[in-house]
Amino acid sequence: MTPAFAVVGHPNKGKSSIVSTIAQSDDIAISPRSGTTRETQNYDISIGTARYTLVDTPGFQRPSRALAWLQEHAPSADRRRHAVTLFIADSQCRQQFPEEVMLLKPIMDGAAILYVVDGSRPYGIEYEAEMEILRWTGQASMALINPIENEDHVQDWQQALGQYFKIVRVFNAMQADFAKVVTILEAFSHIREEWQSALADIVSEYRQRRTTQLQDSASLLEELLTRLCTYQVSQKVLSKAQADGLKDILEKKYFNDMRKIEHQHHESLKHLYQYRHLKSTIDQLPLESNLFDTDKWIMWGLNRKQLTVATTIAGAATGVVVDAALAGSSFMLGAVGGGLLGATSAWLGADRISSFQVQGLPLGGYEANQGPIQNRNFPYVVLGRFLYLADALRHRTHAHRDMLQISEGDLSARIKQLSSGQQAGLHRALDRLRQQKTTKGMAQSLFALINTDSRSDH
Ligand SMILES: Nc1nc2c(ncn2[C@@H]2O[C@H](COP(=O)(O)OP(=O)(O)OP(=O)(O)O)[C@@H](O)[C@H]2O)c(=O)[nH]1
Ligand SMILES: [Mg+2]
Repeated sequence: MTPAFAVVGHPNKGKSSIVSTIAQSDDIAISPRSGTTRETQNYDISIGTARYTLVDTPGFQRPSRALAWLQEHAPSADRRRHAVTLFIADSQCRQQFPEEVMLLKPIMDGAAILYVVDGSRPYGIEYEAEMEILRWTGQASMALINPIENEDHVQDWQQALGQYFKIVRVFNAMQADFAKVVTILEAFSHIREEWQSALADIVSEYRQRRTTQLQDSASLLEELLTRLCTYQVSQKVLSKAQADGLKDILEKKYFNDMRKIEHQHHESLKHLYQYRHLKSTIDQLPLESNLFDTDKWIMWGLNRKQLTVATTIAGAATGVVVDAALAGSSFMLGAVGGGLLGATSAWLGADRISSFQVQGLPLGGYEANQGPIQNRNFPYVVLGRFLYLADALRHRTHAHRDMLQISEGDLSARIKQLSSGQQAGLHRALDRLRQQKTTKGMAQSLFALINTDSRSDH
């Protein structure tokens, strides 16, 4: 059989949260209300060619009475597993202990046990009936301490759980990163040897998926940058007056479309990370007045000085890799950027975001055009916004159900984590995009950039 894990425990201790985090799926019901999971739910998970099943279960409701029933039906230790089989087949038990029957069935069918407790609540003797029943199934098992509010009682829990389970781990459903999920799967290969190679496949497919997600995010970002930087709307009309009259309409359409394109790519990024229901908020792309609004734009992109450096690097003759550290120094700024820094916003790529033009057509009539983008900071703004969303998705687990608020970060610091060659490649690519020229190898720099990390603990 493919590996299967039944997540069991007291009601409301984060069982479904742990299933969501391990399965990387936000399709699973989680709520502060006890008894949210009423029926056993099988989640068949495929990652690449690997398969396994996670079983979400309702919490134990009457463990002491269920244990008393079992004790009556097992005169000796060798009959305990059989007693559990009788228990789940017995029609009266099904009526009296529906939750216990439901949660024990997948275990008796071969699922390994993940027993979940809350490390922020004190240990109590009432948990012993649950653990004893689980022991009677004779199934491979592991205990997970989920510190819901804090870790105050983790040590006591470790003592108690150690009596019943060979493996006890702290696993925070809200914070567990990918490495933590991997250690849980790997631990099982020690207690269920016949699953060893299947579990190794699952882990390697998970790793592969992480890499693919990064590569696909980079491609998605490249596509977004290219589309937004080259986007243009136009309309053919008969007279010049008609064309001139289209200014407001075309400008409005242009900015609406730009926002829509960005939104679609952000949604695709969420899907890439397997979020189907996640709501997120981000300030709108600041395009309203079609004027370069320095404050708003610097929040998401680069400031003037950083932009000057970026342009200096991008503008360096092809084949010459400017040392990024040198380019950032005051020496370089003095030598190359000084004059530019003093220039007006016109240098930053015109004070307008994009312009409106009307041209006569060779065969008669006129065409009104809005776009493409002119501002040098624009690609950085788009880049920053996408990057902060990607970071948030990578550092969140699927157990979170609240709205995600995307806020700005320090884009320049992130870019500086790249090698100087990569930095130069990135600046050059973004500058070429803005000039409507083709770019090559941008996805590689974008991949490296997404792979750099804003947080030190990863
Ligand atoms: N802060 C925090 N909250 C958590 C954590 N794990 C679970 N919760 C919250 O605890 C509540 C219960 O979580 P569930 O995953 O639904 O618990 P359950 O054990 O499946 O509950 P039932 O299905 O009702 O038995 C939810 O409000 C979760 O958001 C955690 O690690 N930290
Ligand atoms: Mg649940």
